[in-house]
Amino acid sequence: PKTIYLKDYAPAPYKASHINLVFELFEDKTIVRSEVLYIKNPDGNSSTLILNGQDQTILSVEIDGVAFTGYMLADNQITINEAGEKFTLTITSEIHPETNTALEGLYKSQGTYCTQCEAEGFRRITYFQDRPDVLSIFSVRIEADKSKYPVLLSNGNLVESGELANGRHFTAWNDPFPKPCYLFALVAGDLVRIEDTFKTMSGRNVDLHIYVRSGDEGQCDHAMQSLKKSMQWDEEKYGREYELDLFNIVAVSDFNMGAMENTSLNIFNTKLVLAHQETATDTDFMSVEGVIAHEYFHNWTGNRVTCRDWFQLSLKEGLTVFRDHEFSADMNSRSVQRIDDVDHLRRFQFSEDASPLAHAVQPDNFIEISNFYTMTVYEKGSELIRMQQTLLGEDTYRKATDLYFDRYDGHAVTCDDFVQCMADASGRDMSQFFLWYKQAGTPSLIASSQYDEEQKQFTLTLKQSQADTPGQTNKKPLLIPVAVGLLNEQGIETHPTQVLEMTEREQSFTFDNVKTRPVPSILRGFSAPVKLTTDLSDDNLRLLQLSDTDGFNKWEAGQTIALRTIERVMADSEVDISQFIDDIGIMIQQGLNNKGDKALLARALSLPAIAVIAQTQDVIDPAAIDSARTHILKAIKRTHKDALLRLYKDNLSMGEFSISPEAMGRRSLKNTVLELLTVTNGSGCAALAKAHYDHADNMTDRVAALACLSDSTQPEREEVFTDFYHRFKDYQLVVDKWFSLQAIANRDEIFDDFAKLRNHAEFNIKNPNRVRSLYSAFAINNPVKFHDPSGQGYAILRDAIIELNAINPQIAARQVTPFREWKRYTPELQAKMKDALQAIMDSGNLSSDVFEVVSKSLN
Ligand code: B3K
Ligand code: ZN
Repeated sequence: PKTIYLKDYAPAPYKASHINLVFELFEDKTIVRSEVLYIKNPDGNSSTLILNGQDQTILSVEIDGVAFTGYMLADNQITINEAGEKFTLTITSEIHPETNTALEGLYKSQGTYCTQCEAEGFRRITYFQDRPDVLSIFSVRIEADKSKYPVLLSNGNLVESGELANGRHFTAWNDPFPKPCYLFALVAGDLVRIEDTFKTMSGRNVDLHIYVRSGDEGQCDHAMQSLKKSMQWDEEKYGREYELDLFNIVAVSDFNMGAMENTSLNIFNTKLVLAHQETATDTDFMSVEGVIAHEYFHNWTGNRVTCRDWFQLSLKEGLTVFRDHEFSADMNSRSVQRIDDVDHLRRFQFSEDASPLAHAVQPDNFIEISNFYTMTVYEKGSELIRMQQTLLGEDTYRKATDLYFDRYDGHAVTCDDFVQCMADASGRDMSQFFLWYKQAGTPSLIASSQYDEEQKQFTLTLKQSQADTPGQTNKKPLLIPVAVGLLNEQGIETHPTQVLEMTEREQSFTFDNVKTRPVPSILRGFSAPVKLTTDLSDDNLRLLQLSDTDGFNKWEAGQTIALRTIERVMADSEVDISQFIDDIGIMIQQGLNNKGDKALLARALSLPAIAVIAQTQDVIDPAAIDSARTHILKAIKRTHKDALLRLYKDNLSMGEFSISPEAMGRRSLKNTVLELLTVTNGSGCAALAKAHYDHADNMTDRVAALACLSDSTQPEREEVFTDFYHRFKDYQLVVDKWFSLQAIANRDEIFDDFAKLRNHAEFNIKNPNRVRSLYSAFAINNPVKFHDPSGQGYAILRDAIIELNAINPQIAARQVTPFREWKRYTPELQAKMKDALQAIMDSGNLSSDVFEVVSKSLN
């Protein structure tokens, strides 16, 4: 496999301003005819036209209507030397969507044809310059059997439709805005649609259609409402209006990722469209809202302004994630959103940055671009945009994004171009900031404080450091915005938030007029994606936990105390933790007095997950972390059982179902308390969880009950899981949950259970959701059994990766993730993880996707 470098970027030799595509869909093949007008690119430096193509049989090639044979075909490329200034190239080829299990290009999902072209899937449809800086106006004609495929869709506007011989029909589409081919989409199937409209800020009506399989139409309302809210939010917050008259969303069951932002024809994983109280959890509702928004927001950040090359992926992804996070914060609770986003970042991005696969937000090389749709490009990329907004202030940030859209609408640009707009709109030099895009790794920040009683001055000293990552050493100091406020000993804020701009390796900041020794609240709102260590005492943290005005840091203070407590228990299981347990009691009491936000209380009562704790360890031993964590949870239950039961009962009855932040907060609190009450897995726990299940009128509560029963060996476990399966067996997404909730069981039976689940009639290795529901749930959410000292957990994942490699390389490569941090585990586990990686490496015929992640992991 070949490595591609950012430094080798060269403009495309030819422009392709128009492409006409004709698709003839048949059960055993699809014929694709593409007609492209090529004009030599004045900015290019070659007259060799190179067209990418894969898994296609060429039927004919013509130049200006005359058969042409003067091309070379090798290495998945057509090469035409000295191709001329301007000509029309027509290529007809045959492809096989009906046997395409990679789910890239054109493929079939449960009888529906659909496409996934990002990043390099278009080359599986026709020969083309498959690169994002080639923008074309697409005209598309689709022909298919009318009874099997009554719905035929592509991007843009429907310009024609009609009947053909032999029970066939056609539609023709035109997308008036030039776009890169990764945004092309086609759908053909027997689908139903729900309809709505949105009136834009300039008064135009946009038709909104969501297409699903018949029977699913009752689960689309939340997605539709989310779409309308997104359209409105983008007008209000970014001044961005939708330009076409139609916006389609199609939901399919087989999809490698969450969704895809194809112009005016978004294609979604059903998991991120369908939502109903009986089949979707609150987390699902939130994900649907967030991802519908994300894909819609791409219309401006991604489609109207697109990427010059794939090294710029974060230009659209980081920015769009930031936009969807802010949208969700505006629609729901800002503090809860921030806590959940940071928790996610720490769990998955920090671990990536600490692994052999650490890479910059703007990477400088890759083998397989599909492997770079990462937490770093997405989530850390979003943090980079957030920091720029923090540094510029909201108004100037908005001026900068306006400038960005004005300057680059219709262009394919770079991350550097985006940051330059920030610089131009603010008059600031952003060159040091740009290092965040170039340097991999999570910076660490150490804060120490000094108080001068006489001068009434408080000094905060910050030290930053950057660990080496693969290919990067001796990193430079970053520009880090550190939001800080000061509280006095009574917990009253004396100095409101101010953003300190750290530019050196070590820097001191002095606050004047500080009457008594303060408690600093540092990195409010998680103003930079760093690992912060402070010299704050537990008492200082306790004060912040009770009194900080910053919702994020209030939670963070509690988590830091919890982490310290877990560390102490790991060092000595007999250590006195009564202070911590008493503090939990105070919080439970606040809940009983109905003080404060329930969603925040639920999060405050939750100990950090094993994966988050692991990030703070020099050597990771999941079983040791789990036993310390469980020891504390059991002490909480033992000490506060009665109060917890009261808190549980206080929040049990809900009235009519709602997904308001208050209602979700209440469910979240009740279910967190249930988890604490059932931590000992005895017969009382099982009875309580079963009662919870029997009571439930929604999926959030049902899943909470099942999660509490998962580790149990009591008879209720079997009863509830069986009932759940029979009740929901017709809902694929709920059956996914049934697989996951068993895969996360931390009990000895798991390995036998896993084999049964793997052989279950409903398991299908070709369906990515099902693969994730079983394998990812096990390897990511069952750390104790995945890392079982016997190595059985590793063997399960190893075999799945080898099997998936031949079926769906993208999904196979994703499954390698839990192995990549192997060097951080105990020597015994390390050796077994390494063996598993080596066995994959030696299994032969590796796709470039799997080869890249496994070979880099082993390095
Ligand atoms: N842009 C797509 C991701 C495509 C993944 C290709 N392997 C979804 C998104 O980020 O919106
Ligand atoms: Zn995206």
